[in-house]
Amino acid sequence: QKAQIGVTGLAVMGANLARNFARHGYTVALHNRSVGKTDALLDAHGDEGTFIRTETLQELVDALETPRRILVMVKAGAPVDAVIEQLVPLLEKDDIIIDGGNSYFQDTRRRERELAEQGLDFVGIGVSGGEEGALLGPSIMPGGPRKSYDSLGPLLEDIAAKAEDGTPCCAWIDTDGAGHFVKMVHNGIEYADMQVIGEAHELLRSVAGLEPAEQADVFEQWNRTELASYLIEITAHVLRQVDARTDQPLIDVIVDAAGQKGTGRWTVQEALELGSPVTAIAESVFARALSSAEPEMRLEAQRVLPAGIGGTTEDVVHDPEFVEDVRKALYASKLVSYAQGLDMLTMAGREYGWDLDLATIAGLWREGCIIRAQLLEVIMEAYQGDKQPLNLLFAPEFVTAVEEALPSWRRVVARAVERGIPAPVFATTLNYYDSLRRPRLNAALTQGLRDFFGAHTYRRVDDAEGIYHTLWSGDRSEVVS
Ligand code: NBP
Repeated sequence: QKAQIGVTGLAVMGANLARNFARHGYTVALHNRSVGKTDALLDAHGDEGTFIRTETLQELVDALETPRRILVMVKAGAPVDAVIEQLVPLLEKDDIIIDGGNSYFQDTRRRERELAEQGLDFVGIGVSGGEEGALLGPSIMPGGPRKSYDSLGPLLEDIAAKAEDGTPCCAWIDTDGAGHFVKMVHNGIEYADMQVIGEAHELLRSVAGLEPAEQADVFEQWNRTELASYLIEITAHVLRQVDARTDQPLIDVIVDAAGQKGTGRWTVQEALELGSPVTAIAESVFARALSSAEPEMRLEAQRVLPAGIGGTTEDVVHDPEFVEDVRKALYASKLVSYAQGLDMLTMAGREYGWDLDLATIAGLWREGCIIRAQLLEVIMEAYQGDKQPLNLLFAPEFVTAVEEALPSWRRVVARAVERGIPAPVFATTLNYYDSLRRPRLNAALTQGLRDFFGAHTYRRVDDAEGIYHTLWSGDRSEVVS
C-alpha cells in the first residue's frame, strides 16, 4: 500500500501534522533526518493510523503514490533548501514539495520559481495554531501553483480546523509566496494582539489596582463580549496561575523580556518596503525589542530618568467604568491593528500580483490559529458584500463600533500618558485613526521643508497636475518644475 502523503521533519510540528493526517484516514509515510524521531513517533502514536516508516529520502519517495505529496517540516531557512536539494533528483514531474514551516515568503517565491523550472510544484503553506493546532486542526494558508491545490487541497482541508459553519480554515490563497505572506501578516497581527492585551493588563494593574487573579476574572468576562478570542481566554489562565515555588502570581515571577522568532520583524521589514503603515505591529515588535535588549539600560533609566508626573491624576482603584474604558480601547485598537494588517495584504497583492480575497483570509483565521476570534467572523462578513470597504474601519458596523469606543479609547490613552505608563499600541492606533480622518496632515510642512533644503518639489492643492518648486535661495518666487 502506498502513502497519500509523506512528512519529512518530525519535530513537534511535523509529528503532529503526520498524526493529524493519519487520524483522518490517510496513510502517511514518515521520515526524519535522524531516525530516532521517526521511531519515537511510531512508538508513542503508531497505533493512531497507518504509517510507513522510512529511513532515507529514497525510501520516502518510493513509499508514496504519484504524483507525490511531500510535506517538509524542517527548521525554516537553509535546512529547507538542503532537503529540497536532496529530494529533487528523486522526484518526477508533477510531484509536489510542500513547505509547511515558517519560511520567509521571498524564499518561497524563489523556491517555487526554481522548482517550476524542473517541472515540480513547490507549495509554501502557512500553518498556524502551534503544536496543538497541528494535531487537532490548524489554520492553513496555502500558496503555490493553483493546479497543485487540486491534488493537495482536499487533504489539507480535511486536517484543518473547521469554522462554526463547518467551512475548513484552509483555502488556496494565491501563487508562490502568498500563503507564507499571509501567515507572516497573521503573525504580525498576533504580536499586536498580544501587545494590546499586555497594555490593558498593565493599566488594570497600575491604574485600577487589580491584582492578577482579579484581572483573570475581568478577562474571563471580556471573553464573553465582542473581544471573545483564544488570546483573551488564555490571558485569564496565565493571570490566574500561582507560582508553586513562591506562592505569588506566576506573572510576577516571569522575567519581563519578550522573545521573538522573527515573523513579526519580517512583517515590519516588508511593510517598510511596501510603504504600508502597520504601526500597531511595528510598535509591538519594538516593544518586545525594548523589553529584552540591554537590561543595563533599563536599570540605569530607572535610576536617572524622572517621570515628570504632575501628581494631579488619581488612581481609579477598582473603578468598573475605567475597566470598561480599557475594554473598549482594547477593542478599538484591535480593530485598527486588523485594518492595518489587511491593508498591508491589499498593498502586497498589488506589488506581487496576488488576488488576495480578504473575506477568505479573515475566514481562515476564524479557528485553528492563535488569533482566532469572534471578530474575524464579522470582518469576513464586512468583505463579503459587493462593495468592499477601502479600509476595514469604513465598514458600517466598525464605524459604529469605533464611534462607541472612542471616548473610552481617548480617556485610556490620556490616562496612560498622564501616569507615565507605556501604552504604545493603544496610542499608535488612535494616532493612525486620527491621521486617517484628518482633513490636512502636517505632511504639507514636510514637503515645504524638503523643497527648501533639497529642491524635492511639491504639489499644490489648486493644481492636480503641476509639480512646483520655490526658489528658496533666490527671490523665493515659485516655478513649475
Ligand atoms: P524545528 O524548527 O525545531 O526543526 C527541527 C526539525 O528540522 C527536525 O526534524 C530536524 O531534524 C530538522 N532539520 C534541521 Br534542524 N536541519 C535539517 C537539515 N539540514 N536537513 C534535514 N532536516 C533538518 O521543528 P518544529 O518546531 O516542529 O517546526 C517546524 C517548522 O514549523 C518551522 O519552520 C517552524 O518555524 C514552523 N512552525 C512551528 C510552530 C511551533 O509552534 N513550533 C508553529 C508554526 C510553525 P533532526 O531531528 O534530524 O535534527
